[in-house]
Amino acid sequence: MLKTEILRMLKETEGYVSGQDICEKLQVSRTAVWKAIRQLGEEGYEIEAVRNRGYHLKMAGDILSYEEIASSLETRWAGKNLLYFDEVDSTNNVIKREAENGAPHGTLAVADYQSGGKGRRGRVWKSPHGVGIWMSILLRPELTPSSAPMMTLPAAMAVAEGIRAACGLDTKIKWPNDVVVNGKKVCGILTEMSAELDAINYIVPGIGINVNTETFPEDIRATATSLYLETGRRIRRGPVIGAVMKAFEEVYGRFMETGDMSQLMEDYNARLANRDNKVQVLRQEGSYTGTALGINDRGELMVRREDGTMENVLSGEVSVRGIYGYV
Ligand code: BTX
Repeated sequence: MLKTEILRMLKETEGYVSGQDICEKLQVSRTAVWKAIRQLGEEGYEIEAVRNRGYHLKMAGDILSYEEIASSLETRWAGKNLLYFDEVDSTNNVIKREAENGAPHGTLAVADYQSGGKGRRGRVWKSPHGVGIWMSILLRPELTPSSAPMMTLPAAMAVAEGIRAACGLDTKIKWPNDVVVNGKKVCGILTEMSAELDAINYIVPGIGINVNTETFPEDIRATATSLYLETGRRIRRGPVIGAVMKAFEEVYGRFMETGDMSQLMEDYNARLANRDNKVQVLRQEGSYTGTALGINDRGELMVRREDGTMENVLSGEVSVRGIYGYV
């Protein structure tokens, strides 16, 4: 799309981009360029036009749009097929529908607002307008169905790495599916899948990142945070999406080389918030406490019980609570 390409050129250039250059590079008329620039202006981009010099993108606010996301992606396959919605029930539902209709591996759905954001086990994920990244990606890996829940782990690593790259903030991972800062949740991940007995049809990791949220509702105020609250700066969502997708391609590639966490385990454990913490493992058959040591190559949390015996905790099977607070 023309607007995406123009936006990309403007973002890549510090100074001015001449109208002539845009016309030549994108093989379009001056009028088409001028129209696209005007539309970008209407969407909220501040673009300066100077006679004989060209166009210059002044600081853009935090706008989320198809063009903003597409022009921030530097990936080979993640998000190449991109869907953007101002409002949707849940981006996981969108991707599941797309998957049933044959959409390709890497299809990415992003929404500015979710009216029915989902957490795990029927819980609600609050997804207000204009302040978060609510997105889901379609994966079609050749893996056995039992490996699918593990995909949450590379997704969490990509979020942590993407946040570091885009805004310089160090985060930790609360096994298996939260990214946390100072013990509070900045991101949650819900992985859904469709499988036959012996093969995966598709996997959908859904990622929710609180970006510019200023205040949270009472019920989650003590456990939730946002990139804005942690950095004190407004963060543009487009570049964060771009950085997370770039990191995701990289970790996904390493994951798929072995089909498990063996190559990622060390990096994951370095970011593990629960590491060496006392945890309570909540199971239907009865809960127990122990110390979390790290994950193994199957992505299971290794817990040493108080009597010294080791347990490997499967994600999806149990909840792990920190004994001292949320982590
Ligand atoms: P979870 O079940 O681990 O966490 C849900 C719990 O987190 C809620 O019960 C509530 O206590 C708390 N919570 C709700 N909203 C927020 C929030 N915005 N920030 C921090 N804490 C919150 C986590 O489930 C999985 C969330 C995945 C969300 C993504 S968004 C894109 C995709 N679409 C979709 O419907 N879900 C995923």
